[in-house]
Amino acid sequence: MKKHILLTLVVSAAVATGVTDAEAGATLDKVKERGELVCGVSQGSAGLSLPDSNGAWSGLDVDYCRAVAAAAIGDPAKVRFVPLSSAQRFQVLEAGDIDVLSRNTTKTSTRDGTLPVLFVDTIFYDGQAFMVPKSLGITASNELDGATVCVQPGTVNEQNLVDYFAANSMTFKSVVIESLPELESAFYAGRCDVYLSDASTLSASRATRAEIPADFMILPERITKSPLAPVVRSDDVEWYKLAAWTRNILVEAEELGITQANVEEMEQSPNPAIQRLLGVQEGIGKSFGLDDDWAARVISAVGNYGEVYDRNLGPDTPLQLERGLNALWTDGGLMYSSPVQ
Ligand SMILES: N[C@@H](CCC(=O)N[C@@H](CS)C(=O)NCC(=O)O)C(=O)O
Repeated sequence: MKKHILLTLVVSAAVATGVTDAEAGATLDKVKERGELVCGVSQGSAGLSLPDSNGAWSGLDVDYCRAVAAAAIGDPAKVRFVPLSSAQRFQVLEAGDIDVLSRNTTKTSTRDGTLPVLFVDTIFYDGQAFMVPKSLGITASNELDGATVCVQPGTVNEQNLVDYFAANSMTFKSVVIESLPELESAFYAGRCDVYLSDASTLSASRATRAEIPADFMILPERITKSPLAPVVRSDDVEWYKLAAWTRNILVEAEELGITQANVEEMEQSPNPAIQRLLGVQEGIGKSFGLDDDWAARVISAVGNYGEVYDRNLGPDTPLQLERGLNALWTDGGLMYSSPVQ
């Protein structure tokens, strides 16, 4: 009853101040009412977010949204994916046209400090790198003096390009192209010598867009850190917490050995941490406006973080990315969840 009164007050206050729906919060209620999560993704980057010829999306960023949909509405299939260019993504989120931005987005202090958004913890620790045709004979990033570099606007890549060349007293010429397919066509057609982006994007591009992938080399240096994270609006902290803990559940499940295949069986485990996560003991659901089975639903829907990683980016995929920094902290990586307790 108290909650109802509070909600009425909040809604009245929102109407009185002319605050829009998006700003008034309660994203979870809207998503449930709509029966669908609206998830902003890229226009196509293999392993992260890419539609197939039937329009079915796959990738790490896609699976994260499916996990949020499983948590929020109990059905990982109820997601509408909205492809967004680098330059559009934050405006579309701010306008309330998507519920989550899950689109290879780097968390930076400027974005965090100036935009009305909140970043979930990192779901992929990446780094920016240069890709070049092997025919150029370049083997290290500091040999790129005078290069022509293909770069997409609205990305951190643009600033990183300026910074790296300045720091190494080198000059460059940039070719700025908004559409990724056009940028990649330009690069593979030889209109620029270098393509700068997150190393994951470069691996995806080389594996899926280059006529002969072996003709291209991703230079070994990572010129910046690029922690990729989902993003939500900052006007709905409850929704942010749900988004943040959905990410954590994926990581915690891997650490506890809970998989898509064994999640039901694991409910019998005597381990209290597993019992809490799966809602056998009074779980974590209620504090997020959900039931105690939500973590089990997330894991049944997409598997644990390691399974999501392997399916989309791992050694058996065209990208063949080692876990590296994205291994669990217990295996020497950076993937870590705050404790579920
Ligand atoms: N992680 C970087 C780069 C992200 C980014 O937008 N990368 C481009 C490739 S250079 C991309 O994925 N574009 C996909 C698209 O425009 O659909 C950022 O957040 O700025």
